[in-house]
Amino acid sequence: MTRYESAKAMYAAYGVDTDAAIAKLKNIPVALHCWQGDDVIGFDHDGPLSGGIQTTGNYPGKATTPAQLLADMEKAMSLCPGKKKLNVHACYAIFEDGEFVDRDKIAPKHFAKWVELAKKYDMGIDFNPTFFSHPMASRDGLTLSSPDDEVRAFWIEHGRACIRISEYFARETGYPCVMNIWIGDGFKDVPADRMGPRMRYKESIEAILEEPFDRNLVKVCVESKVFGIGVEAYTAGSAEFTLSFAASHDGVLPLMDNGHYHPTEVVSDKIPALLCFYPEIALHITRGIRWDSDHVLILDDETKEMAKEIVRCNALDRVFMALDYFDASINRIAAWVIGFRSWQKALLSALCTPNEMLAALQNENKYTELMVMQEEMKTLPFGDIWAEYCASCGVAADTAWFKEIQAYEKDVLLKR
Ligand code: RNT
Ligand code: ZN
Repeated sequence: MTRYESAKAMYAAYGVDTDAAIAKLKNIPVALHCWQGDDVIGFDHDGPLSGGIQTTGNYPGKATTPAQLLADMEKAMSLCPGKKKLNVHACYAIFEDGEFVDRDKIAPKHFAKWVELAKKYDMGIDFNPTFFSHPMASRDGLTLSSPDDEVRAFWIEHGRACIRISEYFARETGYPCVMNIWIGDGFKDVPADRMGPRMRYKESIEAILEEPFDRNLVKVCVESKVFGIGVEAYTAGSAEFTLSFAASHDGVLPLMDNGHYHPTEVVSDKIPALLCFYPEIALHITRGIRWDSDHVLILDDETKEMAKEIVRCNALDRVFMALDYFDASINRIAAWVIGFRSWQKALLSALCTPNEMLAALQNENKYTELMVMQEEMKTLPFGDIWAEYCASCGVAADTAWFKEIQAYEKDVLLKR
């Protein structure tokens, strides 16, 4: 008997079909964010990262050209099991032959290389307008909520351009494109007007949505946040704002980033709450330490709990999942791989949990037995199921993948 066969039998004793779990996970797309590869800089400006977010660290070998970033991403994806989707920010437009256009003028052709990469691996692409790291975002630190008409008009045009690009992605790849709106707009100190910026933000998103598009192809999301660096006192796109916006606008989804709440709040509990009301929701999966620090995702308790909720709610086709973190202090490609593999582990483990049996114990008020069973599940031989899944996806289950990264670092990254 192989280790997998023995593990499979142990799970089967609890009614879990591990073969079915493995087969299912292979078809669930998870979006890998291009911005981990170059510390959220992009190709359309020379300035620093702004908007209340920050990368720290100076690990060598960062991608600085489109060719490098795409190659690094391909390397990372080759070491991860499961179905991938690309997640691209608008500042990663690829200009050729000396051409340059500002963000209000970007067009599908500036993203043709991304489509090429997506098609090579039969992936979809998610997209994000970039409302930060730009002179128009530093006039007053505000974008879609700015009182400056010219600033707002510029960013509305950017949002509309991004809708056109998103629809192009969906048509080219055959997969719907999740287009996420996040702005860092807010105030460092106690504001004199909290509603004004929010009304302007609301009207600006509505103006962006006037761009005609197919709601089945482009899923527009609004991402909330509690605070950012330098905007500690007030954020225009708060949780209540974005949830209410999504609820009141046809075809708009709420996006929860688990780094964007007060530290004792958990997104695992918010997922089932939103699924009671929204046909579809979106997630940015990250790891915050004490604040929205965007550490690399690991297999910690809350990561597992989020995956469990998506699976238990039978919502793998209603939740758009994307990774969102950025660490410049370790090998950036390893950071991608560790995070992606961690989320795959969390999903696989959730799919190998006897959810119906546990729910029945809860409904029968058998709380002692529920605790006993939940604890027992924690020591089942999950590593053997994971190894089988990785083998069936043609990737290493153990740390052999890291040897490839070490070789790539020596041969490619350190020569940059
Ligand atoms: C920032 C948000 C946002 C960004 C990306 C780069 O706090 O999480 O999603 O991380 O758009
Ligand atoms: Zn996010």
